[in-house]
This record gives sequence, structure tokens and C-alpha cells, in this order.
Amino acid sequence: MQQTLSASKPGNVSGERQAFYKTIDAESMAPLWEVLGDLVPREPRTPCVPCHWPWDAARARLMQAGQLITAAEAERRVLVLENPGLRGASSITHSLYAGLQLLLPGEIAPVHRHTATAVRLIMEGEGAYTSVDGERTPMHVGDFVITPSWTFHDHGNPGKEAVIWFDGLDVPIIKLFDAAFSEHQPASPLPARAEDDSLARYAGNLLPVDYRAGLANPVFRYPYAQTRSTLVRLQASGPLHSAHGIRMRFAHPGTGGWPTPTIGAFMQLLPKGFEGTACRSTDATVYCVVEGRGHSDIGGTRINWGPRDVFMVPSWVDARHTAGEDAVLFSMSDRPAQLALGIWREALQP
Ligand code: GTQ
Repeated sequence: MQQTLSASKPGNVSGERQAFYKTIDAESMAPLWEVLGDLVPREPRTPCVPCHWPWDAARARLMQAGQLITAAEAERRVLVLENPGLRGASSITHSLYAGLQLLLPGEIAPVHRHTATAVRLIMEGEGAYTSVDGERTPMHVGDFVITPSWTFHDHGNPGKEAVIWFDGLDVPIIKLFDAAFSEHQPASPLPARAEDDSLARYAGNLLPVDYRAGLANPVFRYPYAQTRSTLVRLQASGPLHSAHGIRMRFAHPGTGGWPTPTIGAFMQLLPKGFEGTACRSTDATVYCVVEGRGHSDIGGTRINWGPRDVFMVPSWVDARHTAGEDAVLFSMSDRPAQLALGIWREALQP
């Protein structure tokens, strides 16, 4: 069914109007009434489709990439996860980029900074670190890591295992604003800071006495051991949300707000046997399975997922999650940006 506010129907344009359109086309003008229905539809319409990257296949391709190019040569050795409805746009949702990054033992992904914000979820392998403005933190499987806008960051793997993580960036949002800058190599050496200093200073239910919270999140690693134990304790005490199970969002410790201004991140536990009700929201959401197996019905598409799979739910499409065993799902979306603009909506089906 065509939902349109447009006054005239396509294909029903009189010769006189056609001639007029042609005339004004040459003057960089166009008739709104021909496109109004697309510009302001009754409900969100998206070119994005539900999609799924099973882990074994994605991992195998990443390891092939590891044979083809070094991290140093690539700068970042990443396979971009592109929504099939947005091929060529380096986007997994209309507003967000996603990729899987591989760092082999001994490799370093060199320092740089950019206006885009990054969030990461460690998928496989121990022994790598990331650093933000000179402070290193180890990356453990399941950790949620952020790289705030315009902070210098590099990644290294002095360990013995291949390390793979999920990257989410707000690149499409930055591109929308034509506000993309990047830099290599800081002009002066970065301050030497103790490993995990920010975790101790800002993430222990204490804050420095003179700290004033701002947009910049001082914490850049949220350890999975802590996240998981929180979810397990909440599972024991209940209640369960009918659609989301136990779903928590990561927080900026200084404000209680979102961990980054544009990208929100969540961790949720779906107990074995959970059969969620359907829910749709305007923030298209990318999921990474941390633990467990289950399936999600997304519109008319069923996705059967297992550990470390990535899948995606488009904006305003009903999603229903079912867990065959206790499952933990990480997810990210542009919800903070939509909330800041006052446009975020969610609809729960009974
Ligand atoms: O780790 O800095 O997937 O700059 C894409 C761009 C990762 C990164 C990506 C990046 C990075």
C-alpha cells in the first residue's frame, strides 16, 4: 500500500507539468509534491534489511584477510559488515558502521584519531590491549570498550593468540554532518598514564573530588566480568521484561547518561526458555551474541544465532527474541542521538 501525502500520483503527470518540472530542474529546483510521501512517510521506511553474520564463516574470512595484509599495512585490518540494503555505503544501519577487526600476535594497529566515535566488543582471544590518549587497557572477551571522539588510539597484541573484536562507529552520522577529520601521530608525545588508571579513578563507584562531568566519558573499558555478574544477580532477583529479558545499558559514570553521545550500548540476559514479546523501535540495533543460542524473528525473517554471531534489526521492524539456553546479547544503536533530538520511539506488542 502506497502511503503518500503527495497530491499527484507518479505516472499521472500532465505534459504541462512535465515541461515545468524540466524547466525548473535546470535551475536546481524540484516539485515537493512529487516526493513529499517519501520525505515524510506515515511510518519509518528503511532500505535496511535484517541481516546475520554467523561467526564461523566471518571468522574464517577474517583469518584469510590476516594472510593477505598486515595490520600495519592496513592501518586497521577490518572486514566491514555491510547491510545488504546499503551495499557500498560501509554501513550496517543507516546511521552506524560496523566491522570485525583482527590483530595477530605481535601486531600493532598504529595510533590515529578521528572525529568518529568507536565502540568495541571483544569477541575472541586474550592478550591484546587498546590505548586511549596514552592509557592502555587490556581487552578481555566480552569487554565493552569505547574510543571517544578525537582521542588518539592504537591497538596492540603482544600475546600469543589472534584477537578479534567487533567495531561500531558513528561514521555515517559524522559523514551526514560533513564533519570528518582525522590525524596520525600526535604532535607531542602522549602523557604516560598507568594501565587501567581511568577504571580505578572513575568506575569504582567513586569519582575524583574535583571531577566535573562533561560530554567526554572518562571510562573506556567496561569489564565483562562485572557486566555479567550484574546480569546474573538481576536474573535471580527478577522481574523479566516481556520483550527484553534483563536489558541494561552502559552508562557514563559522571552523568549517568549514555557511554557516548551518539552510540548507545546494551547488554541483556535472556534466560533459557525465554520467549520474548515483539518490540519495535526507531533505533536500528546491531547485536553481538556473547553467550548462548537462540533465535530472533525480525519482521518475517528468522535468524538462528549462536556465540559471537552478529545480526541486525532495522528501524521500526518488530523483533522477537527466543533463547534456547541462557543467552547474553550485546547490542548497539544510535539511541542517544535520537533521544537528544527527541525522536526516539518504541512500541511493545502485547
Ligand atoms: O580501530 O580505530 O573498524 O579507525 C574503522 C575505523 C576501526 C579503529 C574501524 C577505525 C577503527
